[in-house]
Amino acid sequence: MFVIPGLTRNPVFLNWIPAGVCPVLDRGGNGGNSPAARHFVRAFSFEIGKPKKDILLMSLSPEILQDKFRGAILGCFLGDAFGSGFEGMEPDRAMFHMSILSKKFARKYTDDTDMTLALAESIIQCRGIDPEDMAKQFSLHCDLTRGYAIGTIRAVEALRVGFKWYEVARIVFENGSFGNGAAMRVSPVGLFYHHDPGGLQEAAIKHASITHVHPLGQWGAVMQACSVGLAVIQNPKEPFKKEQMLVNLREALWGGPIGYMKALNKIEEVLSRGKRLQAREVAQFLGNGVEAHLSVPSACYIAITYSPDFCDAIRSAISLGGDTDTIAGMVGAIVGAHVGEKGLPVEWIEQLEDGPRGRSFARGLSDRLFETWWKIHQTSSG
Ligand code: R7I
Ligand code: MG
Ligand code: MG
Repeated sequence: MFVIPGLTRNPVFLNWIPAGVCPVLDRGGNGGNSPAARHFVRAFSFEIGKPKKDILLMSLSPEILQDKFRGAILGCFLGDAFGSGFEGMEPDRAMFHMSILSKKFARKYTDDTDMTLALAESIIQCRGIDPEDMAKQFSLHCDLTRGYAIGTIRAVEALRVGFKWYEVARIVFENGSFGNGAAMRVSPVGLFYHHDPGGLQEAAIKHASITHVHPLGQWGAVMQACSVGLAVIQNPKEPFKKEQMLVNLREALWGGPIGYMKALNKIEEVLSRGKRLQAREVAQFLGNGVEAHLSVPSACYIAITYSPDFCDAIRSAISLGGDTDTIAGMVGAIVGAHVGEKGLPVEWIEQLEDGPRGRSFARGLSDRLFETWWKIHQTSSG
């Protein structure tokens, strides 16, 4: 193994450098040996092999990483809570009502954050994805009064009366749901597997499968989780490395439904023109719906276009109209993973509800998720 000065500050490097040097990961299962796993490692090792001055990877300290975990979870909470007042609006109407954002009042989260918190708890408990435990956490913690959609409501209700985790995903939709419910909650997976692209892809699909067995629903979760994972390794003070991110996303989505590749093509084309799309155009070209393939690509486009400016990114997400809480929540998670809590607006955070599972709980949970990740990788790196 070769050693690059500064790397020992973050044990993650000790994990993926050997993988990069021998780029065949043999994890088995869905994502282990996929081109995604290989490509991510190649991309990373290429950068390691020829380190550029501006790559954050060289100095990702535990403090920065912990702040990024907080940023992603609180970013999802913020986007969801601020976006939920605009659901179902047309882009122009959402834009018109945007002044509500400057008013101060207690902002409540919806199912997006509710499930994100439950998933984070399960990952902490099991040190990874265990569908049986996830089902238990969803049964225990999902508050079905928080704006859940029918597919997930029926799945959670069935879990509560004793159905197994693998029995509930087709209760409403025979072929499984292609809603964005798995993507909206997946940020803890992106955080926990940010160092391991193959593991991330596998975990995103496995975690989705309790409620979303339709490939569009599952791979929407892969796209969102990868976006969060890639955001973690970006320098918080700089814009995203967009081209690299798109290359990595393309490889991560290889083998998934063609719709996501087409969306990436559109994003690439728009970025190459060097002009930002207007809200109505994003809604038209990439979507603003409750379907995973009509919301995750839009969230990804907005996040990589507006980050590191968190407020602008959230405003832009909300201005799409449609599924505003979810698109803003996904944008918030990606941008939050990029900039960390330090890059989030304090006056917005203060407005978030702070009950038993409110903002203080969410921050504490992100810290526990980080500590769990840290302990595993410290141990495994010796
Ligand atoms: O995916 P899911 O949890 O919904 C998440 C959304 C987010 O916007 C949340 O903020 C919340 O508002 O709900 O719940 P599902 O019911 O599985 O999927 C969402 C919707 O997508 C469904 O209610 C349907 O309208 C649509 N949908 C489908 N329609 C037809 N055939 C999903 N799958 C199908 C399908 O197979
Ligand atoms: Mg919601
Ligand atoms: Mg929604």
